[in-house]
Amino acid sequence: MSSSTHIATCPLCEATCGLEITHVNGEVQKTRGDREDVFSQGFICPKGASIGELHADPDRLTTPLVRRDGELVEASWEEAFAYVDERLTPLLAAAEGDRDAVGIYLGNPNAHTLDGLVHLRAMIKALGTRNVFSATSVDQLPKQISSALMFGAGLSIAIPDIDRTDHMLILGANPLASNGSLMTAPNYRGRLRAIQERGGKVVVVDPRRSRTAELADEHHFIRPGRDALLLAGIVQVLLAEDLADPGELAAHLDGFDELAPALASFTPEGVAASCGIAADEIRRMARELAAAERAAVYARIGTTTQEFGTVASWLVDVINAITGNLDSDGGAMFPLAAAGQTNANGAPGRGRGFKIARWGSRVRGLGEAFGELPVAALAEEIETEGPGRIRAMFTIAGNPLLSTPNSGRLRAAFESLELMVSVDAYVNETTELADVIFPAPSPLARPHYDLAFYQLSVRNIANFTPPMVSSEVEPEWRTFLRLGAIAAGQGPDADVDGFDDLVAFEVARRETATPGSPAEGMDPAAVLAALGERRGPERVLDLMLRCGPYGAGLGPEGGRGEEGLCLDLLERSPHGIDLGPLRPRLPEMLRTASGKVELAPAEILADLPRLERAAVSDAGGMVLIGRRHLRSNNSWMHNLPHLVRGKPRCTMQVSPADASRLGLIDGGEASVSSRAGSIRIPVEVTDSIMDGVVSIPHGWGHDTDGARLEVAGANAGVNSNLLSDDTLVDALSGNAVLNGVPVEVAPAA
Ligand SMILES: Nc1nc2c(c(=O)[nH]1)N[C@H]1C(S)=C(S)[C@@H](COP(=O)(O)OP(=O)(O)OC[C@H]3O[C@@H](n4cnc5c(=O)[nH]c(N)nc54)[C@H](O)[C@@H]3O)O[C@H]1N2
Ligand SMILES: Nc1nc2c(c(=O)[nH]1)N[C@H]1C(S)=C(S)[C@@H](COP(=O)(O)OP(=O)(O)OC[C@H]3O[C@@H](n4cnc5c(=O)[nH]c(N)nc54)[C@H](O)[C@@H]3O)O[C@H]1N2
Ligand code: SF4
Ligand SMILES: [Mo]
Repeated sequence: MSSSTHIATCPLCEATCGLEITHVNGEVQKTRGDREDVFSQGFICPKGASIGELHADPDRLTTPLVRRDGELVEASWEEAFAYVDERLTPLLAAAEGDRDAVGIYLGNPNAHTLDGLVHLRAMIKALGTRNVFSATSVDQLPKQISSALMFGAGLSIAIPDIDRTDHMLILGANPLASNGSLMTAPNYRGRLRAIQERGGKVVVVDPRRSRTAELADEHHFIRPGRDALLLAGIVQVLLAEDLADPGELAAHLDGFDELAPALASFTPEGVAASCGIAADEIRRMARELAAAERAAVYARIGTTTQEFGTVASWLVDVINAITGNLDSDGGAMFPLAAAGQTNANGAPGRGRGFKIARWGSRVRGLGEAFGELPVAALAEEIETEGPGRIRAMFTIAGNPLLSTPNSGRLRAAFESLELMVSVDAYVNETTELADVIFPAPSPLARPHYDLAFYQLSVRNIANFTPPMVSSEVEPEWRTFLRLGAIAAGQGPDADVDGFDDLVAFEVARRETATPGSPAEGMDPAAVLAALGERRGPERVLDLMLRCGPYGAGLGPEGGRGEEGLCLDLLERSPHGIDLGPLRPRLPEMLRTASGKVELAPAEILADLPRLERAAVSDAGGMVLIGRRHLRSNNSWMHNLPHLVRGKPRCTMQVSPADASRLGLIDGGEASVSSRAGSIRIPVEVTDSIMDGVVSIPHGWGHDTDGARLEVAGANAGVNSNLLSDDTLVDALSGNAVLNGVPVEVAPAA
């Protein structure tokens, strides 16, 4: 039998690497980096190389499962949808119009699939609940909120122009393990090295000497949760020493004069003790940022999943702006993706802006953002009686019982649900509690285009992957639409293709009402007719590409002809199309009401007194942070033998000084407890972590009774989110505090 080669974009993380997959009839023989990929040029990591193992994983679900007599057993698709209808329809009827009785949790992989990004919304709308939760609020929500307040939209995130910068300050990110986040770029090591090779400097701030910190020119330990203090100190220096110089950017800034009075009290001397970084070091960091021709500050999950996530995220862009590096080559810039770039929609330069917390969660009043509630509130919304209580849950591509805070409490809450419906690739530690599980196709059996991550990319790129093999499983978009139809009371056999037409029609309709779109003024039906035979998310993608900033348009007249983008062209370009380096986009990309960058949003300034108190309060005690390993992917790839080989990685890292003080020995066992729970875990003594801090990776704890994960079960580890505390949130966003959780550590008895 002869082998064939399939070129794909890896959908497993944000880096979007090109893969060259050699297979015989769909059986993967070898996967390597695609050297001709316009973006990754052959770079690949162990996860991408394991995509064949994922495709062939015998534990990966290929048929629906339904619960009968307490057991999850295989069922046909028809039976599974009928089962949902039989259970959900009476539940909704009993709730008497209270649509909030059904909650939804959306997991991370939804951001990596076209189905999750294009068709899932229709299902959520059909459910009509306000109880929508997602991994966003254990992740980047604070950055989205600060960006929305400053630039007018939640995906208007300023991305470091890593390939042209001379100075990069990185806080709370370890791209050498994570391959980057909110900054799509394959091969970080190469890109960071290139900064150094052109004479620039890389500075890392992290309570751990991470792999990225090891590569950097300079590394500062920081007390977890204190990045906002450090950054405020840097801004204070820039302003007090007259080093702030926005240059031409000044014309687009609002609120510059409010910064100095608001931040005056955050002197380096005032914040140093709380951060654990000396005042003269903070001064030097500020001066070097100001002196660099082109500099970018980049902060990620260590700075968002913490007590001051939103303030820290804001300060990052304040520094980028007042040093003149925002929207400027080698600074922090705004991508212009080929499709779906939300800040390129509608009239340019001005918009409705963003409103924080338009409503609150029922029990604790945690604020909504972008139509979702913080997942730290999920357990109490299931437990607490009264109207609006969640009685049934849908989980879509998520594992909240490992991924979200106080998972012990959340598990008990999930066990009390009347109905649970999941769409997932596995019976994992969450879906094991479901009444119905619908499988998802293998990543090699679905089309792929990174609709979300190209909006956050360090170059403008478009790359489409057709399926390598036909799917043994219904496409997820069809599952979403059928579930939506059941929720809308239309029964299990609704006309999915008709709903798909409606989804596409709605996108077309919006396009016809968009000034400057090639579809402007057209009849939406004519727009759809111009798209031909495609269906599902691919049709919508084609429409977005055609009407996007590099688009071919919809026909010979409106069209931009041969060079313009459309899905046909991307299909003929398996290695992708490079649309060039980032270009300045101010003020066109702004959607604030003022048409300016809001440097001093009132909501954020109002949170500064809380930060001031943190500068003087000395928490003492040990705190917990997380970490990622190159071979992990949150909770869900520990079932692949290649990725769990070697030394056990779910250990608690502790410094030598703390270990001897606490009586812990390397290789021994520690007992760790917090307000939320306690665990036992192997100890790893290492000088790579600062005193007063312990680090435990998340996504482990595969030893539950019902999960069907043979390899992961044999490498179970422990769930660090048994310790994280659902009562600790960033005040502005409600995002969970997963870094800087107070813990007590002792040798295990
Ligand atoms: N303590 C601590 N907790 C954390 C973090 C941390 O740093 N520290 N990080 C947080 C972050 S950043 C995130 S994003 C979350 C992740 O949290 P979640 O999104 O809840 O969890 P994942 O582990 O990503 O689980 C994804 C699930 O989707 C399934 N899946 C994979 N591909 C597909 C697909 O194509 N379709 C469907 N339907 N299912 C699929 C997998 O089998 C898996 O069950 O965890 C958060 N939790
Ligand atoms: N291999 C692998 N890659 C992944 C994932 C994975 O699980 N494994 N998950 C993906 C997902 S969903 C995401 S969101 C991204 C996340 O990508 P990154 O943001 O790069 O995440 P981490 O690698 O966890 O790095 C976070 C760093 O923050 C540090 N830190 C913890 N607390 C603090 C603090 O208070 N202040 C500061 N300054 N630093 C702190 C930690 O020590 C750690 O080194 O990674 C993605 N890529
Ligand atoms: S870095 Fe991310 S995108 Fe690249 S091969 Fe690894 S998992 Fe895939
Ligand atoms: Mo994430």
